[in-house]
Amino acid sequence: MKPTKKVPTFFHEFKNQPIPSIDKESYRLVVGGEVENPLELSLYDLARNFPVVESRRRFYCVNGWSLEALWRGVSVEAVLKGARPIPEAPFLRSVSVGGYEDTSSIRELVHGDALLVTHMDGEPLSPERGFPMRLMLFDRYQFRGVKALTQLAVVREYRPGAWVRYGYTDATIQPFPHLAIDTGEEIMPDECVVDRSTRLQQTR
Ligand SMILES: Nc1nc2c(c(=O)[nH]1)N[C@H]1C(S)=C(S)[C@@H](COP(=O)(O)O)O[C@H]1N2
Ligand SMILES: [Mo]
Repeated sequence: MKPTKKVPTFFHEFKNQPIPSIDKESYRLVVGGEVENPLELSLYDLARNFPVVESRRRFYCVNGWSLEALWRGVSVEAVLKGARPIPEAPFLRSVSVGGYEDTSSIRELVHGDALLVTHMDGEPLSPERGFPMRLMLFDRYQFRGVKALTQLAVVREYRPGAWVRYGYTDATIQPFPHLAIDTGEEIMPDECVVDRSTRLQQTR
């Protein structure tokens, strides 16, 4: 039998505050910045205009734990294809409703099959897990994966996000066992893709 999941909730911007409730009808994901075709997508637009993907993957927190689930959403690659970033702007900044942000290299996100996730284990994300949408990366620490996502901005310049300002300059998953919240076991990350060229680019 699986142990009950007690998943830690990281919401840096809402520390000691309730997580604001987001109205699913009026919610829009704004995809803008240095793009030829800016988008403003409702949850309905997102599901209708892009292929829905489902993937059972484990994510890793820099604090040494991990969580596997069945995630459903659309690929970052597909949404960016729709928005058409200009070639001079190689980064994507993700911003939450509360202003938490992080910036990743578009190349890395596409290469790592990053997802814009709306469902976990068949259910819409709970407020704690980042309703209505979260960016998820599976080959980098999840501090780059912004929950309660409201804006994606294609930008020319890298800018350090919240965790990076705390000193976590490298999001590469480290080769030591991480506690699996879902099984209680210590699990060795098996998909740590280290590509030195993009890593250097991302951390300047
Ligand atoms: N908006 C927002 N997104 C965030 C964070 C945050 O503080 N605020 N923390 C990140 C970190 S460090 C991790 S490990 C994961 C944790 O996801 P969980 O809260 O669903 O466990 O969310 C990431 N996304
Ligand atoms: Mo984390």
